[in-house]
Amino acid sequence: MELSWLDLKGLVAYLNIMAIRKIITVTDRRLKTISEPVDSVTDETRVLLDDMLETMYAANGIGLAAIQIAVPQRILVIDLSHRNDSTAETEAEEGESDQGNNDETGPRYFVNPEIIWTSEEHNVYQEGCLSVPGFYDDVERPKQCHVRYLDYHGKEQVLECDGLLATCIQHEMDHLNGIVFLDHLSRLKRDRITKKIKKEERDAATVDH
Ligand code: QAP
Ligand code: CO
Repeated sequence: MELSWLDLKGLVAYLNIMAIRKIITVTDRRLKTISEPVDSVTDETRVLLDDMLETMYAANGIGLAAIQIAVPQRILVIDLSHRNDSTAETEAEEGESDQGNNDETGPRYFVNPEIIWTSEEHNVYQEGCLSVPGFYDDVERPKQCHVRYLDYHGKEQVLECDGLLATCIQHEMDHLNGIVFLDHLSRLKRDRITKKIKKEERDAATVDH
């Protein structure tokens, strides 16, 4: 689509139509989709990135993959500073001081991310997922990783990740390949959690008014 006379990002900003989109859960088979690479980062991509970030903030998440809002493109957003509301102000005061990659706060955008290196060393984190509401469990992954991706402006970047950022990136990249953190647990746990969420969704859909 060519929009030479119409600046889509400008129009979206002017009309203030950034949107919170619906997050699908593990009961939705679309979460198993293998997402497609993005041809190039356009204004449309940036509208999607903005919507994903707004959706993630509204749900109090730290990471979101496009497939979680039913868009099968290889796109992620992460913001580790939004773990909870209480840390927001102190972190804003710390400002833009030149910390290492991993302590840097604020939104991060990843288009077509690829893991180009993982450490031998592994660690265990208690993970959750916006598509698995209310459930958390330990997952073991490489402790560090290097990721190559296109940023918000379509520029190629390489990021060296450690700690929570490394875990979060790997969790989100699993989504691009149709994998949810439950797939790293035993089938017994996975089935039990999926059934509980199914029941919750059924109950929520059948309340009497
Ligand atoms: C992935 O997950 C992640 O169940 C991001 O009721 C999580 O943002 C990577 C959330 C942990 C590494 C460690 C989950 C919010 C947010 C819930 C999230 C919930 C409310 C999950
Ligand atoms: Co997730």
